[in-house]
Amino acid sequence: MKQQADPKAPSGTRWRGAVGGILAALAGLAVGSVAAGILGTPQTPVVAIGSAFIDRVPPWLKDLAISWFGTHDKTALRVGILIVVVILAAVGGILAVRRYWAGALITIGLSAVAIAAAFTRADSGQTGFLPSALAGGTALIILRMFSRRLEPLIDHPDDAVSRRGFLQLSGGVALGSAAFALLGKVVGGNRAAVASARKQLQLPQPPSLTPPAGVQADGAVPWATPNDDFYRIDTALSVPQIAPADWKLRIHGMVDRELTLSFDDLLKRQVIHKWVTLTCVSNEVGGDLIGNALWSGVVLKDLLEEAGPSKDADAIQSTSKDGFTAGTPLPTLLDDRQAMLAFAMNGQPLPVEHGFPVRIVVPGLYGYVSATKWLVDIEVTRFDQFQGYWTPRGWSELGPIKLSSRIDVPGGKKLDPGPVTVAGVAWDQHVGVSKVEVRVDGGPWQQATLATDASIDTWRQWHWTWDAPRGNHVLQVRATDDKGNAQVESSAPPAPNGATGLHTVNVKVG
Ligand SMILES: Nc1nc2c(c(=O)[nH]1)N[C@H]1C(S)=C(S)[C@@H](COP(=O)(O)O)O[C@H]1N2
Ligand SMILES: [Mo]
Repeated sequence: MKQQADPKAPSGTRWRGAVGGILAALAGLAVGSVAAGILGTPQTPVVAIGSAFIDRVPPWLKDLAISWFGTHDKTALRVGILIVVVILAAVGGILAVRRYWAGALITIGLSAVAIAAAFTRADSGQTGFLPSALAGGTALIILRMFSRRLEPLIDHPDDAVSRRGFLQLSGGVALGSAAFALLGKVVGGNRAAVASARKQLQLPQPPSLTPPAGVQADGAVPWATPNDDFYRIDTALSVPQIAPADWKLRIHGMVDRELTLSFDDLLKRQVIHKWVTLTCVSNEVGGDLIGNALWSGVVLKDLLEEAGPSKDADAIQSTSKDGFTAGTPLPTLLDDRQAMLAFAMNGQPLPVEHGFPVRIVVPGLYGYVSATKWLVDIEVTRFDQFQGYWTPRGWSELGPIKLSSRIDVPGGKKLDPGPVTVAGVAWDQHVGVSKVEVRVDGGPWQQATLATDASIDTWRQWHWTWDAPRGNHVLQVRATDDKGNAQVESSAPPAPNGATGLHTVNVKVG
């Protein structure tokens, strides 16, 4: 038997086996991405595994990922999956030189994971598993080709024909994979079609994109957050692509009349334009998972009243194209805050990552319980009948935004002694901010100057001039809401319903 003929496998076959295993896996992934493109499913093997992983990570790991990688957490996940696949494929390739089935088992295991993952995805359709199955099949065949080429080298490491054969096969597979990977990009879903449909959209324009007078404080971040700088948080490893012509919203459940709306139906309704500050529950004290934009859309109250919610209903469950759900209290959608179905952000059609073509915006609630992007379904229901996506994952069922404040300047750099501008933002959406105070080195609280309040649904900026003495100092900020409640000073982490504590900045003067 070959195994005992050569107990120490020549390293020549070992590294060649590893290369063969890796190339077989990459070829499989490339074929999988082409298949996904042709089938019009987002479920490439990596996306399927990654999405299923995202749905299963514990909240602490999600927070850790956000704090490490910020908005690049999804790239990090893709890279992480690739690294794991490459390592396993290398091991499989080494095993396959001597015993093909030992190596093949790893490939089969990996594709089984991807296929199972695809089956758990809401946006998978009936063909979502196929790219992973084809990827596995391709990898198995190529692995077999490599093990055939490498087998003779076990006993004859210097066999020039086999060595050349390995090189030729490697080159061929690498080229073929690269070509397929490129092709996969070209046929990649309907990304291009959706992008061009988005470009061509003519939407009702807001009367002005300019923020109201006086809302900007010197030194604070721009009061209106440009779309490109707006934080993005969601569970979508592959961003859902929905052309407006294909978009439909069903409003159903505990209602008198079910409603189905197309994008054109939506545009025919009365459109409003409203500045609203969105905040993520995962925002740490002082964090930047918050943004303020001018949203255009239709007031949800009008649509819900047309459907006629039952008196027993207390919630809606909104669902995204990719299966994300949020549970929102019905009263927050029926009161005067003008919760809306938004289709535009700062005068532009929603960017695809921000929910194109339609999302929900509810002033005063964290995004995870309200701001469903790529919205396709609204069920009027009761909280005792369902749980939103994040609730079984350790987050509170209800998520009203907590009063908070942040220091934008000064930042980390060394300051000159003398007058220094301290400025930032404070927010308590749908309640309003009435006072902001700053203190230095734990001394007395000093009142900051508030910029104009655009509305209780937006953040409010503030500034304060500090006569900075030399030395190391600690700046802190706290806000008070319109009802006279001061910001909670004790520290709490984001989970389960939003961080509390004072934003604290260390500065060096001199
Ligand atoms: N479809 C979908 N919508 C979603 C989410 C999601 O994961 N999927 N995340 C929510 C969360 S947690 C937040 S904070 C906001 C963020 O919206 P943004 O990315 O436009 O800033 O979207 C909400 N809507
Ligand atoms: Mo969030």
